[in-house]
Amino acid sequence: MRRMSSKRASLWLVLPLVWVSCVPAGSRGEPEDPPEMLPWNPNEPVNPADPEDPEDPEDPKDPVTAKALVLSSNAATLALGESQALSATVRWSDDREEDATAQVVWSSSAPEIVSVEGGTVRALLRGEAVITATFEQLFATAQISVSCNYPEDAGTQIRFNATMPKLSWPAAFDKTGMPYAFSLEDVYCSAEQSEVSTLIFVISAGWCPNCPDYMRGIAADISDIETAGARVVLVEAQDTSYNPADSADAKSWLQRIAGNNIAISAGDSDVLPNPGVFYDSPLITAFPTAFVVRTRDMKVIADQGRTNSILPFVQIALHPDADWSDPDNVMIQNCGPEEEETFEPNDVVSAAAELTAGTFAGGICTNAPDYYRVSLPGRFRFSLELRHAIGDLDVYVWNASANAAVTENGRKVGSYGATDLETFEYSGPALIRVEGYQGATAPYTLSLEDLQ
Ligand SMILES: [Ca+2]
Ligand SMILES: [Ca+2]
Ligand SMILES: [Ca+2]
Repeated sequence: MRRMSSKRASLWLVLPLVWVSCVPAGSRGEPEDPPEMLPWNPNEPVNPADPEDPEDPEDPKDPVTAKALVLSSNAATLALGESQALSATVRWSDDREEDATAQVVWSSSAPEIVSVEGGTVRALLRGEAVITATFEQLFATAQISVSCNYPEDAGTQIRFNATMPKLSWPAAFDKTGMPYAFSLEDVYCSAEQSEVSTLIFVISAGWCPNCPDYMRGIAADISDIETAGARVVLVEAQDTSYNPADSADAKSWLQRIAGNNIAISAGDSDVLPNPGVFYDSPLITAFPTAFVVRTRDMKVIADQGRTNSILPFVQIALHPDADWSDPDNVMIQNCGPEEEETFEPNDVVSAAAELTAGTFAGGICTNAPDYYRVSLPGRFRFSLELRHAIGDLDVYVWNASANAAVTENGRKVGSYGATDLETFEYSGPALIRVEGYQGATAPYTLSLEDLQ
């Protein structure tokens, strides 16, 4: 959940209780007690008439029916991330009131803005939503507004582990090259924010010889980067003549280098409120460089200046709450016991799982490998599908006594590339080892085909 300690200024509007006087269309022949309330299936009437005994003519009392439903509040303003418990009360025709919070059906007109579960509403995004409680034919509503303010601890400088200044570009360009008023407050408060975990700021200059390759590397991975929840913003700090660059300069540079559909284009000279804030940042000591902002609190969580390798943007986007201050030494677990294949434990040769032709899901979810045995006597094809950007896995035909990959003509037998598919053909019987490259973890889909 969003951490919003600085936003306690939620305005509470607790209006007087208002009875909703929707009377059921028809009353049922339920003579005695009010309907039993738990457990209750929302798809069924609260107290269905017994088909074998629809009426009890000997009961002298009038049927008791639900006459009104009321919520503890029918309007509220919450700060982003706040939650509030609503309660629902039903009034019966005999004037008794009964708490029905657990029995009503709660729904939200915009669950992405305000969610509701068991009467507890939670403010997820800036906007408005109507919460409706339904009980038989009665309903009651609460109008919930969600306010959002940019984190108050934002300063004026871009620094590692600090909240980004509240920057905006009235004349930036979106990733298709169209004019785009881009503001970090909108990112922080928009509906998209729940899907975008990180913003990757790539800082370049028109004169910089290494910047095009850096940007093309990101362009090559853009699909994985965006799927992981990141969006890329190119900030051009200077043009080819070392002059401050604006968003139009950024756009033309990006189109020349990587084409459209890669990144938002933004300039350092037309950013508000302080043009030049990128060039002046202590983070920007060389070009190209990049840093990553976590959208839930707009903190700078990763800095290209802290590693000689390209920042692992996909991993950062997938795990924005990990500590990226030392990007070369971050152990990420991309899957857990629930993603592991049913053959676990198969971490040692003696526990190798016997494979038959077919396909199943599994994973390398710890630093231990998976061993498999193929007893097919003839040719087979072994395939491992994975997302190498999430975690690169490799496959080897294994020589147990040498505790090393089998080699043929000096080359290890198996498949150990940097793509999403590791596949090779071999002849059984064979021992196979699946492992994470440099300790990587990832789920996989394993297929064995009998080629005989
Ligand atoms: Ca496994
Ligand atoms: Ca294993
Ligand atoms: Ca691999």
